[in-house]
Amino acid sequence: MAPSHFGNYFEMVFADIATFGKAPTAPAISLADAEIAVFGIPWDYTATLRPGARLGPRGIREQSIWFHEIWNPGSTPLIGYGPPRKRLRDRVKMMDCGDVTIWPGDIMKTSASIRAAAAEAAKHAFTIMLGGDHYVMFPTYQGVCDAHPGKRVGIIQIDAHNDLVDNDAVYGTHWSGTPIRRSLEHSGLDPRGLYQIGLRGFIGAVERQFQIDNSVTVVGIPELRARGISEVVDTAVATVLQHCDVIYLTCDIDSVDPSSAPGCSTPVPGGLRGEEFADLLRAFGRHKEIIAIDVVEVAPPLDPTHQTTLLAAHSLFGFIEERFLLAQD
Ligand SMILES: [Mn+2]
Repeated sequence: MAPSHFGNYFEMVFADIATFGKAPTAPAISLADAEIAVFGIPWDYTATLRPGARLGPRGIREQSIWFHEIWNPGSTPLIGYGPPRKRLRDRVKMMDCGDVTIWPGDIMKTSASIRAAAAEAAKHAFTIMLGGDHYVMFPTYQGVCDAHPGKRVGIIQIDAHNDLVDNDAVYGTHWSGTPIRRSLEHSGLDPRGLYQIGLRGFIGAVERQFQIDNSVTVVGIPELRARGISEVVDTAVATVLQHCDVIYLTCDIDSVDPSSAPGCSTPVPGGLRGEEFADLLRAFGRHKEIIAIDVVEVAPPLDPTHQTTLLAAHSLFGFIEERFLLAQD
């Protein structure tokens, strides 16, 4: 089997790291020494429209190889353009834990598996989760909460959709439209500790009323552009921190316009430009209260030129550079 830190019972052929013939590799560094623990969730059984996000972790990893200088001591460090910034260092101790065990079609068994894996990762290190349809954010959030007992974990969400559905007549309570609602319910987080960026298109009347009744902040794309990314990011962090101690940042790739990110389950026209998504993640990298980040809904089968997976990888590495390698003013 290819490596997975979580001792999986069985490794799906589409899961985990694409080693040759899925042969084993030598063990990586101990998770106890990691500053960043990355893991994937190859699950899209709770997507509603177009499947494919089960291949998201693999697709993002394939496009992430370009950025190996962030951790690889044998490489030459790369820097960005723009005004010179003070670098604290060039490397971060990052470990890819492989993928979480999934049980096809069994949401509850898979959720338990995700929660345990996320708790283990978050106990040791800053956590990066690669989805998976957006449902998997909920058990990941539960695991992150488990790893930080006594701390209120706020949520900042970059997404086209609200994901606040409680109980849909067709899809029920555990699918890609419910993870934010389930997360609020699980932790008892004051909904003012939820900040949603990039929402557009259509929303159910019940969910819109929930946002209004509970003072959930929603920043649409015209407002984001008018205020500017830095201001929105700083305000988002300050706002949610009035109601929480640490922050989980969840990033649905469908926040990006389908022209820049066609490879997703439920595209909505009028989204972020690719560089706006990257700039948002980089700006959030300035805030140490964020303890976990995910990128979900990336569906490589719908992404023939790999532009969506590349955007996901590029944006995550912008976050990592800002958070772990550059000095903050
Ligand atoms: Mn979503």
